[in-house]
Amino acid sequence: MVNIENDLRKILPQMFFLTIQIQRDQEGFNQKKSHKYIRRGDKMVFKHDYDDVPVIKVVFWGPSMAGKTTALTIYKVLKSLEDPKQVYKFLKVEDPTGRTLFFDQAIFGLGTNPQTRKSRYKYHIFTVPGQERHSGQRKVILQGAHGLVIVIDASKNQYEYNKESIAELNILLKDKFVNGGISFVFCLNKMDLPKEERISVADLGKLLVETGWSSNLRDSLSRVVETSCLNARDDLTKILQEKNLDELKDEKGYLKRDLRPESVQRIVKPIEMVLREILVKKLQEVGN
Ligand SMILES: Nc1nc2c(ncn2[C@@H]2O[C@H](COP(=O)(O)OP(=O)(O)OP(=O)(O)O)[C@@H](O)[C@H]2O)c(=O)[nH]1
Ligand SMILES: [Mg+2]
Repeated sequence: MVNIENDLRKILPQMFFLTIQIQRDQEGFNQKKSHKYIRRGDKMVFKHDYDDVPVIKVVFWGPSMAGKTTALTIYKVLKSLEDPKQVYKFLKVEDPTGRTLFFDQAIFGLGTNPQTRKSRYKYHIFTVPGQERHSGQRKVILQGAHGLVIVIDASKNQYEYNKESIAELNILLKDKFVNGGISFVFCLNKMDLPKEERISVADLGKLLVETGWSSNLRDSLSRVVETSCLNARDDLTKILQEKNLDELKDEKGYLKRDLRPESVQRIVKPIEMVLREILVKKLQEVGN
């Protein structure tokens, strides 16, 4: 019999290796605050895979070209360098222009059970295809999600597409996001664009208040991480091309986590925030 509470207590402290301090850190996100979003009595059910490992489902949502596939690819490359044994699957399905056709997916492990040597948990990340014509697929992919990473395109000329994408999600989720049925974090991506070509984090904060994702600006900002997949990809490529790559690895031959460039850490952070909130919620459920 698996002791879920013990498993969770072991995983939670291990999960957060946020060794690089993000300058404009969203300190507002802490365990105490996240409780506000947790609806008691709304039980969270994890499906189990063929190894009987519980699986957390996370969906990357957002309009076409926002950077969902790019962000997941960067995350997968990083995990393969840092912890390859916890990377189970990675699949991209794209059309000839690089737009996702059905979905991308990747499965990662979390923690290791010393007795079975299997992961204690797995998390299965899907990206939705953002193009308008794929709305039916988005609805199917969203089903059963425990958490969402919502990727917003900071380009000014994509503002209306972001709004439409959020509105579609509002309809599909009904009130789930307001009272804590689902964990979510927003990525404001493409922050490498020149200032005059992109929206600011405050602009996104206001949009989230307007669309009901948050009751006030401060709360909405605590759930936004500014990212640039472009910078993260470049920084990760530099590491891979490093002449002294071996010096960046630990005794097991894996890339040291505290060497993550800040741009890459920003891609990891939303995923960790969502996973942490889901696990805290589960811990509360089993503790009650
Ligand atoms: N400048 C800039 N470009 C980016 C960034 N992230 C992604 N891109 C580019 O944006 C384009 C679309 O990226 P994708 O990751 O395929 O977008 P997506 O959200 O998966 O799009 P769909 O699959 O159609 O839903 C690609 O050309 C990327 O190189 C970023 O942070 N900055
Ligand atoms: Mg895609």
